[in-house]
Amino acid sequence: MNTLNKEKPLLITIAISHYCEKVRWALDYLDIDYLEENHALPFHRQYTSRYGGTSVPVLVIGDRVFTDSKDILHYLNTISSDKQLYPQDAELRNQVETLEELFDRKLGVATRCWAYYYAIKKPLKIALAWGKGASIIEKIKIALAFSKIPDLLSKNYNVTPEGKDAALQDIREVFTVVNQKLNSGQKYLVGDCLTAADLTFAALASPVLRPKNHPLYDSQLSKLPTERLVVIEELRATPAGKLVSRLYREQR
Ligand SMILES: N[C@@H](CCC(=O)N[C@@H](CS)C(=O)NCC(=O)O)C(=O)O
Repeated sequence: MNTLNKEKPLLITIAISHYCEKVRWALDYLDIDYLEENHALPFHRQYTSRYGGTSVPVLVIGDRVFTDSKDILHYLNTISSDKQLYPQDAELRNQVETLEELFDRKLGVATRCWAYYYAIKKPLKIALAWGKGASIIEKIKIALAFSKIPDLLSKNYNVTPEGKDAALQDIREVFTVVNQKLNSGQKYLVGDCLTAADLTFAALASPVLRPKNHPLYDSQLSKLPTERLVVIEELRATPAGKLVSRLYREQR
């Protein structure tokens, strides 16, 4: 276990956020001890704003603050004594960073929109999910405000029929890039061990793939609408989808 001299890092999250899962996985993988503080969306802002951030995850470690998952992973890499998320070799590192950027910017946004599109008709269920791990006050506040959730989702995450179609196109484009990277049977996206690219892809693809062994998402598909099920099964069967199930099975 990496022991940090000062305080334990504090990870501020919305538990079900896939960007938070990315960082949680990195911390676990690098064997760094931390405290996680869960909030219910949108009440997280009261806490992230104290550190100059808006979204989650936010990582606070001593007097250092990181408000973006990519910056957090880079920092964690510098304090990890054994395992590394970014290769030493400049060319390989550049490949990892380029993929991570693509997944953060395009895949994570698209999988979130696509998954919320199918959940939006049950806002109370979303309220309960957002409240996971949060204080009782936040749980109550979000449950009472559940009827405002559909509006918030369509405004902030473009959760509309058109938004969902565009999101699925983006997801397919990113899966094509990943399938091409894996076309000679490689075990990992870059080099021969797990990097930030694999971990980011797996965490951010999860709202669609719902892999077994995910700490928060249910992998059972039986109750899902056919339209959603068909896409999940199609993507799970690709080399990229298989990479995600293997990583969750073997390295999460
Ligand atoms: N680029 C950011 C994106 C994080 C992000 O989009 N977080 C969402 C949760 S999935 C969030 O905090 N949304 C609420 C908000 O922006 O206030 C990162 O990689 O950390």
